[in-house]
Amino acid sequence: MRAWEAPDVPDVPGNAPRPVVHDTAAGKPVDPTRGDDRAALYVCGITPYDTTHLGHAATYLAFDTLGRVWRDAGLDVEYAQNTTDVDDPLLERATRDGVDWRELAASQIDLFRRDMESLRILPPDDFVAVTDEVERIAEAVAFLQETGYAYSVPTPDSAGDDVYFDVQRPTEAWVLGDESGLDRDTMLTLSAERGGDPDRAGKRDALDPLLWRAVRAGEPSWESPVGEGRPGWHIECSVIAGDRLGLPISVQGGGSDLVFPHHEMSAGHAAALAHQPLANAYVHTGMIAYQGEKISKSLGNLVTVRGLLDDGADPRAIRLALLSHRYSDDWEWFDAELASATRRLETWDAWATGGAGHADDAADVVTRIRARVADDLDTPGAVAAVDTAIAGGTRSTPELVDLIDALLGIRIG
Ligand code: 5CA
Ligand code: ZN
Repeated sequence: MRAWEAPDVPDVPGNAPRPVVHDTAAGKPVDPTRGDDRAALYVCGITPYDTTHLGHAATYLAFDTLGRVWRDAGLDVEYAQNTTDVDDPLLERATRDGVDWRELAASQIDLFRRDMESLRILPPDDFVAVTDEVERIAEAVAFLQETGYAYSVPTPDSAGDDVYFDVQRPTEAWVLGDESGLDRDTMLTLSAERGGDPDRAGKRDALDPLLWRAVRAGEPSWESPVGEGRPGWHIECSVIAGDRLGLPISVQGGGSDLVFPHHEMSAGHAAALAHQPLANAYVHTGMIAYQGEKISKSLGNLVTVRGLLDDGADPRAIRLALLSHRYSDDWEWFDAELASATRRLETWDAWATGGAGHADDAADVVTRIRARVADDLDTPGAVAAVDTAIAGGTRSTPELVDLIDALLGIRIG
């Protein structure tokens, strides 16, 4: 499906160092490209049932930064992102509001595109709706059945059977816990909280995740080799990432609420399908809170990008406010963050307009900014490097202004 319009990214002489990012599976920073000149990025997309909130924005901004640093380091970047445009929370919201689920998804995807454009987030090369990939996903589920990784569970309220993934069956490239490193009790708790069904009768292991949901009355469904129904959640990302980017990808990305079960199970499915790890690194953003609680569509404590823009915020200030936090930290948004980012931006704008520095004087600042972002996307460090340069009397140069645009996505002056 159509993504959104790409912002201009200036080419700046020289290169950022090849970045390292924190890999959840390894528990340390790694170069996810393993020295390759190509970087393949898959970021889990939205479930389109409510407007883009700051948590989503911060997550997509973190991976936007990774894409920018990779490009500045001279790598070819391929980027795919899904949209979970058929899933329980979307269907529940559509039923609650008395709207067609397809229309709800389409309108929310449009709003998401607009918000991503306002924030100058680089679009994925492949922006993939799950509803466009159902056939491919069903084929993958059928293959997992044929190879013994999937089994049917009798489903009293459907004419067909649900299909589950067998987490205990060994694969060459994955065992349960490889990606998340969690103990079984924690897995059981998180599974129950995040879309799993550990109490479902008839499963081999309580943690086995759903691959295919047989049709129920009033639910959308597709005919397929595994019966009429719709895809489970994790298999969609395994199939789309593998099809669009080839396995293993460099980075599987998303918020830390996706560590388990989503990324763990996506990795398991990919290993069973392709005898390959899903990704060289699993990179997770922290959760943003507002009014003391994680911002969430279901909790309703939303600060939306759209709301801030409608109140007159400069989209660059929203970006700068988010970049002033370390991507991997959990943090809380306070309304004052926007005011402080707006003041910083005024200082930066005035500095850029003042101009007339010499490239030689700016070279150290260029090196410093590049080093900061290449060190696990230390954007607060990069922002501080600009502040320090301004406070220390370094004059701006076209190259510095371009670098700030290329790496931080903010055009000043
Ligand atoms: N469609 C699935 C992924 S396949 C999904 O999780 N959709 S979502 O709309 O719920 O979330 C989209 C992305 O935003 C995910 O990466 C999620 O981890 C991230 N996210 C959600 N809430 C927050 C938050 N409060 N702070 C930071 N990131 C968040
Ligand atoms: Zn996903």
